Amino acid sequence: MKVIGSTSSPYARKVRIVMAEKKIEYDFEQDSPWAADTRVPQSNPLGKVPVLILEDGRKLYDSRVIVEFLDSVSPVNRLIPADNREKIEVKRWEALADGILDAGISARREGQRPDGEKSPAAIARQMGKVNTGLAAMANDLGDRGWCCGIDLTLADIAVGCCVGWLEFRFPQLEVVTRHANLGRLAKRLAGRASFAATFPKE
Ligand SMILES: N[C@@H](CCC(=O)N[C@@H](CS)C(=O)NCC(=O)O)C(=O)O
Repeated sequence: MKVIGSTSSPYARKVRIVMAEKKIEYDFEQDSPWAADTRVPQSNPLGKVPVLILEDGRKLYDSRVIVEFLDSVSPVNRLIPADNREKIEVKRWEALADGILDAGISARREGQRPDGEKSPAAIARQMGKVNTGLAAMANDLGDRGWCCGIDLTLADIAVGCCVGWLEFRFPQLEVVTRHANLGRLAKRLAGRASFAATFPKE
């Protein structure tokens, strides 16, 4: 299998971490969808990463579809519970973490527009979602060691990728200082080989 993604994409990181945790081997093809010569649209009509290319050439996107597929193809280290209620709770955490990222990425891209074209109101609106999302995540985690149940799940991986990307792109938010419990979880996750090998970079 092959993963197309960039080393800065938190969604691609989520997929790569899931592959490592489930001990699935893959080739990584680095491609930034923002580069002028990107080939991503040839694999995903939405022009976004990550994309998973299967052995038979089929292409899967987006990250939520990919990670659910990966968890179903290998029984090693199940990351999404079989019980429907627990599964939906894990997926809710993933939606929250990915939603914070969607808002953070929108705000960042708006901020990169030339002066006079960027909208401070649009940036503030998206950063409001980042802040309320983080507060909800911290509240839901409380003093528990893992987001759901007593072991690592996809929920923790999604939260770890979210916090890691915010620390990378928005250090001024001081996420792990403001939300000590998210910081504890992020630190615990950073000790895993899957997280250490995929730390966000340009
Ligand atoms: N919901 C998608 C989001 C993917 C996404 O937005 N990826 C960004 C990179 S971090 C991207 O490819 N953006 C290019 C674009 O929006 O044109 C997923 O989970 O895979």
